[in-house]
This record gives sequence, C-alpha cells and structure tokens, in this order.
Amino acid sequence: MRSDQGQPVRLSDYRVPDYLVDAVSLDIALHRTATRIRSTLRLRPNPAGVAGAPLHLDGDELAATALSLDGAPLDLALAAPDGLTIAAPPARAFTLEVETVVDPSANTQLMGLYRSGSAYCTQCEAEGFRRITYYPDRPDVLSVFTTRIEAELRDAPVLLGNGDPVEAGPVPGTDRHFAVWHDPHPKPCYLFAVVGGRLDALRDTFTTSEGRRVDLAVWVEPGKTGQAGYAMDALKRSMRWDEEVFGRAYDLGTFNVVAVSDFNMGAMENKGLNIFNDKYVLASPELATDADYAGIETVIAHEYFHNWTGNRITCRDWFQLSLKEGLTVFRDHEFSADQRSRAVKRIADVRALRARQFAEDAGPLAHSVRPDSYSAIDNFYTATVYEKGAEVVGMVRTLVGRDAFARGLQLYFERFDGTAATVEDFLGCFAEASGRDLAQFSRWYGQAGTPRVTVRTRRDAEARTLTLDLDQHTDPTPGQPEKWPFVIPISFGLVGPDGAARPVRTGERHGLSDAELAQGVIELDAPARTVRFEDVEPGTIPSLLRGFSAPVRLVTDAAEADLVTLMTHDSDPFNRWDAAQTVLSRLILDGVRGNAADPGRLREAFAAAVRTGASDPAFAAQVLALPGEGDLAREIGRDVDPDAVHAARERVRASLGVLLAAELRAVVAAGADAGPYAPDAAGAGRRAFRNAALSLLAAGDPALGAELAADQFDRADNMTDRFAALAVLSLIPGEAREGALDRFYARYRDEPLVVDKWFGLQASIPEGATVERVRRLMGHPAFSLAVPNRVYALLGAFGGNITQFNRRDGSGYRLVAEAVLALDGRNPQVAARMLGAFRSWRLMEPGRRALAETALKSIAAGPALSADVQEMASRSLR
Ligand code: B3K
Ligand code: ZN
Repeated sequence: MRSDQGQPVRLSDYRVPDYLVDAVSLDIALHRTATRIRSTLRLRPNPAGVAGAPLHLDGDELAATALSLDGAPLDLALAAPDGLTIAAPPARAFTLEVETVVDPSANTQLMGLYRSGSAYCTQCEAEGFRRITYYPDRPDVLSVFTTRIEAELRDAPVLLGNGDPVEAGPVPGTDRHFAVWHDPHPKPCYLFAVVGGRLDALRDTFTTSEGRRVDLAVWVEPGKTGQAGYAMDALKRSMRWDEEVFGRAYDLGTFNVVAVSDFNMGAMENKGLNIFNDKYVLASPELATDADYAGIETVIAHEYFHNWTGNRITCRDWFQLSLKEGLTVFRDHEFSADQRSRAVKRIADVRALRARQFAEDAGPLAHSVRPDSYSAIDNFYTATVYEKGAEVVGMVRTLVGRDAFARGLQLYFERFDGTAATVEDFLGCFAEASGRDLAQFSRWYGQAGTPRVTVRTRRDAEARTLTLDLDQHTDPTPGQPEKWPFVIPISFGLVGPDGAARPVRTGERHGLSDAELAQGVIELDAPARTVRFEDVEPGTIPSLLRGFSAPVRLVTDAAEADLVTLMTHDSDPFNRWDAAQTVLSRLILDGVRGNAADPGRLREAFAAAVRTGASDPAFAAQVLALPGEGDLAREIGRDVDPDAVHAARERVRASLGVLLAAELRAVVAAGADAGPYAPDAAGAGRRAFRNAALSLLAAGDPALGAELAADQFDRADNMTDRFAALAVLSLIPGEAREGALDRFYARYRDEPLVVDKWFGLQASIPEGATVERVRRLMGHPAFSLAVPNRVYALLGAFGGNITQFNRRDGSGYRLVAEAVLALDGRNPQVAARMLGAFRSWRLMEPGRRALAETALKSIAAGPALSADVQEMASRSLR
C-alpha cells in the first residue's frame, strides 16, 4: 500500500512550520534488508508558528521500533506509516528519539535508502527522507546534521556522509566498522545523504580562493576509476569558475561525488556528497561520445553550483523549485558557454528548450515556472521549471543590465545565505540593485505558455524608414484562460542589405527609450508596440531576438532573401543559425502542405554555411541540423500527420544532401583527426561537423552513405565517430544495418551505458517495424524495467520517436501505456516520466488523437495508481 495518495498541495496554503529542528543526530546501522536508523531530534516550537500546535513528522511506509520524548517512552502507535503525530508536545525545547528499520533491498522506488549494485545510497529530494525516518520533511526546516554510519566491513568498507569526516574506526569485538560525519551548515533534510559500499576513489585536492584545502573524491564501482578523470577535471574547473565569476567558494573540507548505476534522474546535490547517475560520471574515449562528455561537464557543474544556489540558500517550499533549479541551470549554462563556444552552447540550449519546454508549454502539461498546486512534486522537475526558469533569470540580466545583475546576485547571496527563500526574495534583490520595478516581469513565474511575438515590417524607401509593428499573444493554458502581457526583452540590431551591421544611432527618434537604445533591447511589455527607425538605407533588415533574448516564438514576416542575408552575415551568431532554421522550417512546412519543396535556390547559402565549417565546425554542424519533427509539428499547430512531417523533412534533407554532395564529401573525406581523441570543444566541433556532413550526404545518397558509414563504423577509434556512423546506418534498412547493430552489441555487451545507446538508437528508427523491435528488446537480457537508465534509453527514446510513438494504428501509444502501468507499481517516478511522451497528443490529427486519448484513459483507469502517475494521466487528459 502506498502512502502518497495525497490531496493537491497549494502555494496559497503555505504556513510556517510550528516546530523547528536545531540539531539532528542519526545513527544508521546499514544492513541489506534491515537497516536500523536511530534519529535524535532537538526540537523547539517555532516562535513564528502556532503555539501549542500538534507536532507532525512526515513518514512514508515507515514504522517506529522505538520512540521517546526527553527520555520517556511514547506509545509506538503514534507512528503511522505516513506520519507521526504528537498531540501536545512541550512548549519548550525537547528531544525526540525515534528508531525505524527499513529494507534497502526492497526499495524499488529508489527514493530514501536503497541498494544500487554493490552500494547503499540515498535519494531524498524531494520527499525521500521521510522514507528513512520520521521528520518535518519540508525545505524550510533547516538543521545541523551529524551522522554515524555503521556497517559490516566486508559489505561496506566505504562509509560516506554529508559534511566532513569526524571519526572512524572498527566496532570492537565485531566485524563491523563505523564513520561519523558532521555537516556544520544547517540544511533541509532533502539534502541529506549517506553512501556505503565497495567503491574505488579517484582522489584530488583543491585549494579555494579563501585558502581552504578541499579533499575531492569521485567514487565509482571497483575498477572504474580510469573513467572518472573527466568528471574530476570538470569538478575542479567548476569550483574555480564559481569563485572567479560569482565569487562563490566551497565551504567544507571534503567534497565527494559518488556514481551509482540505479538512479531516477541525473544527479543530486546533497551537501558535500553529490550522488550521480553513473551516466554523468563515467567516460572514456572508447565508451563515451562528445555529447556524453559535455553532459558530464554540465551535470557536475550544475550539482556543484547548487552548493550556493540550492544548499546555502534553499527554497521555502517546493513551489519555489525554480529558485534553485532555474538559477542553477542559468549558472551551468554560463559555465559551459565559458568552457566551450558561447554561440554553439546557446544554440544547443535553445534547441533543447524548444524541443522540450515549448512542447510542454504547448500541451496539456503546461504549467508556470512557479506552479501553484501539485499532487506529486516529483512531476514538476520539468523543462519549464529548469530550462524556462533559467531563461527567466537570463531575461532579468538582459533587462537590468550586467552590472545591476551582478550586484543583485551578490545581494541575494549575502542577504539570504542560510535561509529558505522565495522567488520574491530573489527578484527583490534585482529590483533593489537596479532601481527597476519587476512586478510585471514577475508574471514569467506565474503565467504558463510560450508567448508568440509577431513582427510586421513596413519599409518606406522614400522616407528611409523601417517600421516594426510588434505584438504579443499567449494562448490559454490549463487553468489560465486569459493571459496578461509579459515583459519581453527583444535584443535587436539592424543589418544593411549588403549584410553589413548598421549601427542604431542614439539621438534618433525610434520610439525607444535611452536605456533600450543603450542596451540594444526593445522591451515589449504591452500587447502591441511600434518602433520606427529613421534614416535607414532601403532594404535594411531587422535582426530580432538576438541571442534568443526571451523564451518566445517569434513569427517574422521576413522574406526568404532577408533571412538568407541574416544567415550569412548577421553579427549575432545565434540569429545566423536561427535564420537558417526558419528558412528550412518554411521549406519543410511547404512540403507538408503538398508543395514540391525545392531547396535548389538555397544551394549557395548552405554551401557557404558548409564552408564556414573550416573555421567554426561546431557552428556549421548546427546549421546543417534541420529543425526537429516536434518543432515542425508545433508550427503546424493542429491536426498534425506526423508521417507527412517526417516525409517532408526527409525530402528536404535528401535534397540538401544531393545539392551539397560535393562539399559534404570533401568534409567527410577530410577524415578523422590525426592523433589521439581528446574530448575538448575544438575536437568535438570537428567531429560534429564531419558527422553532420555524413548524415546529410547519406540522406541524399543512401548507398554512398552506407558505404562511408560502414567504413567509419569499423575504423573509428572513439565512440563519438563509431556511434555517429551507426546512427547513419540505422536509417538505412537492410543487412548492413542489422549486422552493424549486432556487432556493436557484441562488442559492448558488458558496458551498460553503451548498451543504452544501442537500445535508444533502435527505438528511434522511424519505421513501422520499430514498435515490434522495441517490444522484442524489452525482452532482451540486457533490458530491465528495474533500472531507470534502461527504461529511459529504450522507452524514453521510443516516446520521442514522433512517427512511431504516434503510429496511426495506436500501437505506439499502447506500448507506452502498458509500460507505464507495468512500471508504476515498482517506480512511480520513472513511470510518470514515461507518461510525458503523451505531452503533445492533442496536436495530432483526429484519428491519432482518439487513440492517444484511449491509451491515456487506460492508464488513468489502472489499478492502485501512484499519485505521480495519477496526476500525470489526469493532467494529460485536460
Ligand atoms: N535536485 C535534483 C533533482 C531531484 C529530483 C527529485 N525528483 C537534481 C538537480 O536538479 O540538480
Ligand atoms: Zn538542479
């Protein structure tokens, strides 16, 4: 029986806690099936709370085996599975001692204390601590934790906790040993962690700008420290960068990162003891791709950056989740931009935002960056809270300017250190630092949906004026039928007809304020606005939303020729890329409408883009990657036939492959890098460009593509090139493909993270046989519904396979619906996440829509659903 069938929680119901916990002392005796936890809580009434209120401690599938208050035993029956209530606790400080026993081996939800491989580990965010012991499990209760961990030496020679090690040694007269850890920084229990097991460490040290020596370790399964070097390197770079860019130094003498193979998400920022999905730690050139390396760098940085944005300053309640997540994503984006190419990083981030967040915002799961109610908070660790949340922080910077942004952030760090803060607290710092009212801006946190900004361009050659009529509109989203206008910062510039930048001169009457002119930003804060540039050369082209300055959909009336000028000449690299995407998107959508899409007229523009690959291959690779099928479907907006979208996109890919064949062949023929593989940005850019060229070439000439890809597959000395070749082969049906897939599996069968790539690739094949293939693979010995990485690799990838998930016969929907129900009893979080595949079902044509609805209803009608799946199913059906 599950205890998570709660009523929705509402932001408006927030009340301060009635009791505070000044100190927590935990004594954990690890055992595979019966781990005993003794918790000693130093409690006191909160002066700001309700005097004399009952004390309620949260629990989830718990039972108490001992319970006392100030040393006097209490009735064990006070402790129910889902909570412990003491009706009339003392009106002064008191000590509560609780003993619980949990079975880590039976914990299939992977929340609380569980076993992964040869280790014990924990996951407490959001509400997992209550599966370990009774506690006020809410982020605004901060306490100092001391943890004693004990285990059989053979079973768990390594024992790790939060903070710094205090003491360790054998337990005399037994085969057990212990370690005591103390974390001096008050924290909510969601940041608690312990790890025990057989693990090897890659060790290093770091000296902070404050002169503190920090012992660093990355813990991995025995024998795998050779794959931990890149994570360690990324960690040290992150630590230095946070000091240099944000003035944030590390605050303990120890920082441990532990990689485990069973983990519901990417990683977790537990204080001083980050626990990671091993996918974001382990890498070697033979087993990991450039994208994997970049992912490790990002996630290591993200979790490390949480030490200040999340841990030192945490969230008052879970509605404020984006306060830590949006800000920390903003910080990790900045970090990666500084480590790699800023423009390419921005393009990649926007691609991901459009694919994931815009999709969420355009469907039944739309919710605001700060939601106002939830049933299962784990359903709100979304692209909206994370990625759109990061965009909102970026807009604050654009609007107040870099200096005021830096001052506001320092103010936030100083003022709210050691507290549980809110979005209002955060915005208040920037309002104060800049003197700007951010009240209207704060709608970005409360209103869901992607605003559509429409631009109408009027040119008067004789008067030498260029007039832009801008308007914004946001479609209704569930629960929000009407939207108020947002403050939308539109970074802009002017480009002459010859492609040269045309400075926007101050002193001209544009209808822009001095601040807007100085920043190069039009602030669209009303439903509509007109801006007129004077004394502009006829044919001047506006370049709008530079750097993607706001998370909006820009609908431009720019002529194709103007877009081609922008894609070739704009000084803003993001807009060069985006202009190319718009051109391609129009071409493909034209094809969907049944017009013969002939990109012949674009040959020269794209050939020029290929030539830029000589100097900036990573950027050129992005230009050669067409808009995704999901993005195209959203452009169409309704009654989508995904097969038609796919076919039209493939036709354009094939035509470009043919048109650019000579150029692309030259890129591919330039061959592999001389010298050993290195995962740096420059090398990754060259490989991305070559592989993008190979992919496009193969679209135009499958026979040639198959031959080149097969050759690259056999000869590659790194996973990036081998897997890219396999991906090209995977799109060309036949013996060559099946043979390569078999050889790939045979070669990497002992490497689960590589087998995941193999699962994912097959689930992504846009062919009718894929549903059957996925069903077959679910029975493969390497697959298991118990391991989140396997599920995400196979079923997650299938959910993103637009043509096959949305099959006309409904078999794709049924497959995922069955999997959701099969998963739910074991791991509700993973099941609920798989249900996200249905987020765009309402975009489809009526036949598919009906089948998707039936599948969703079959989930909603499932027996004994978890709160997670129940909530996702009912929201999806809205
Ligand atoms: N804060 C964790 C996410 C926890 C998810 C709980 N369902 C990882 C991160 O965002 O850094
Ligand atoms: Zn995070």
